[in-house]
Amino acid sequence: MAGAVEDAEVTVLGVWPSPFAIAVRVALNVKGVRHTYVEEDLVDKSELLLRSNPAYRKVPVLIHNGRPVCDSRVILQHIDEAWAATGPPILPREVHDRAVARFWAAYVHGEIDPAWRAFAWARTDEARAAAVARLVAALDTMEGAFEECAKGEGRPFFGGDGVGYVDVVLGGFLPWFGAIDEMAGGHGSLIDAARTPRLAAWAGRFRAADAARGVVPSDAGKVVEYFRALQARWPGAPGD
Ligand SMILES: N[C@@H](CCC(=O)N[C@@H](CS)C(=O)NCC(=O)O)C(=O)O
Repeated sequence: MAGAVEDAEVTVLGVWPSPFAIAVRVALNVKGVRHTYVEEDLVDKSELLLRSNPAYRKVPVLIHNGRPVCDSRVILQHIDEAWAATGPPILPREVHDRAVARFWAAYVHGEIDPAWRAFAWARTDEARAAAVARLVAALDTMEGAFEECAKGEGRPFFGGDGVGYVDVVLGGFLPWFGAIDEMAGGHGSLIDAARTPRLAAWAGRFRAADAARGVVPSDAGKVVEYFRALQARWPGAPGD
């Protein structure tokens, strides 16, 4: 990557469709931090992952000069602080704007993440429909949050003029919204130009951003395939 920062050894452990790993990888790209990406197998985790995140054994993990940082939102804040002088900020600089961004990122993790897991591991059509309804309600709320975060008409991202904290946290889920549209069938699109016009336009811009290139999968069918294969090897919910 042109202008990439090379003063540190940075490795990300992830799986390619993980919303959380995507968020971290896009944020590193926003900052221009050169890093090595290591693809994990969630059913057969590497020793490095188990050693790096013994508490949760989950991806993503960022290993920065040999020291692991775990949990995507903690990692995103670490990236912002560790490379504060490099590239654009991930969290807004202004204190209140920063609190607002943290709130909406927490909302995504508090509403969209559990609904996504509920859909993925639902055993009945009713449970799947309830998860979709929760996702639709949360995305309708995020449609309203866009203006508050972007701070004014015409700003392209939740982060304003550039991709920021809420963009990467919500943007990581985009591949799954398409996959759920495909798997659920019948509810229309979770992000829809008529129902959520701001989010629909934002999603196109986020996917097209330089930092997202090659990191945000665009083929919903491949995400569905990954999920079905994981399900077959790992029946039952993996738990939070
Ligand atoms: N709250 C965590 C969630 C991480 C997470 O759930 N990662 C999943 C992959 S998307 C995982 O590693 N699952 C493995 C497991 O549950 O054992 C974060 O934000 O990083």
